[in-house]
Amino acid sequence: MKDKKEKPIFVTQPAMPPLEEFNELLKQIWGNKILTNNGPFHEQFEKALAEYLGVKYISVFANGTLALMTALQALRITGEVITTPFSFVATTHSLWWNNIKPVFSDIEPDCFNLDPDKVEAAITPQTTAIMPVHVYGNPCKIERLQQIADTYSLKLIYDAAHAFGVKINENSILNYGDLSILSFHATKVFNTFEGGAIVCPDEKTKKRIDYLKNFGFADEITVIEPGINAKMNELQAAYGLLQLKYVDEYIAKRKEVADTYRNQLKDIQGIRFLDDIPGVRHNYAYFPILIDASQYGKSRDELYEELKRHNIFCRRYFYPLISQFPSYRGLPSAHPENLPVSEKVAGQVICLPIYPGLNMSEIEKIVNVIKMK
Ligand code: T4K
Repeated sequence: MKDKKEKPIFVTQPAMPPLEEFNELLKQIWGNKILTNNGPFHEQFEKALAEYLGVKYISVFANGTLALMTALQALRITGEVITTPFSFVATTHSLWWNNIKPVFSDIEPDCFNLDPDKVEAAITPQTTAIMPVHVYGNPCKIERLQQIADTYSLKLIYDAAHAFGVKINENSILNYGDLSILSFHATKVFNTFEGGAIVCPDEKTKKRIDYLKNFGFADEITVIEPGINAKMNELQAAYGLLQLKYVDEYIAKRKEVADTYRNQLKDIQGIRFLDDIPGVRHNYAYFPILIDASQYGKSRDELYEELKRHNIFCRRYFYPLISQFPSYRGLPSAHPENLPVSEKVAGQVICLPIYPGLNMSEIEKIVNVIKMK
């Protein structure tokens, strides 16, 4: 039963660097009085990030949603874009804010990412791009998607909000497609309180993105097009620079949590989870499990409520599907018959708490509730 004195366990908790170290950086900001607009920390952070991630060019943003919206502007995307309904709403909202029609396509049951075969079937003369999501940080079928994009001359923009630090055979997942977008929100593997970034392959595109995130200013008196204010400020950038020192440690701790869950849950009937993929450096951003009620004996929602009664606050990411929200459910592609795998996964998924500070006794408590019949 719920013990009122026990500290609640949430689905995540941000990992933060030592405050004393951040104070030193704050002193520099207080000293130079540069708070934003491409300041020294912004510049250092972009350089250090590109190096850490193993990417050529990166432009940091105030948050991931603005980065997504700007990415679509940068490539002048119009018409229809094929995307996944199994994501956070921001993925589709970024299309809507750019006056682009989202076309939902179904996911694969083994990784919950866009199914390339279904993508191909959804292409029309109005399609200009594909926007897949590396959901939970698990890589999409990148080669197949690239092949489709090349065949049909489509742009490929990855929502990589969950995929910080993920690599395939030592190569960053962010190096695939035309652009990749990251989120550094408090709930992510790597946080700058709020924050985000666009990764791009060439200097010219980076320049354009940099203009766009600063009202379109190319210099003091030249505005090249209607940009937005989506810049990352110096506080976020300084904090991000510091976070880079610790992020490998954060990921290693997340891996320990994931390994413990896998070990403890592997023999429970009706519970399925994803395994690591050989050759992939995972970041353990989320720990989703799928509940098959007929085998487990309880539905996903019953387990969710039971966990809540024990002060454990999981999340059903991503239920409801984006295609079920009022703004999108009228679209022909949003019909459940078009999205059977997404509908099924959204009805079974529950994300268990995972973060560097989650200790073994807390994991044991969570597992015990799941094992309780
Ligand atoms: N694309 C994808 C695929 C995304 O997942 C996201 C964001 C985006 C794009 C957009 O990126 P941003 O514009 O956000 O940079 C959260 C986040 O707000 C959102 O960033 C994230 N995806 C989404 C998956 O999750 P909520 O509504 O679940 O967050 P919230 O506030 O309920 O937090 C969950 C738990 O985390 C809380 O119960 C407690 C804990 N928490 C949260 C915050 C904010 C803390 O301990 N400290 C905190 O500061 O949406």
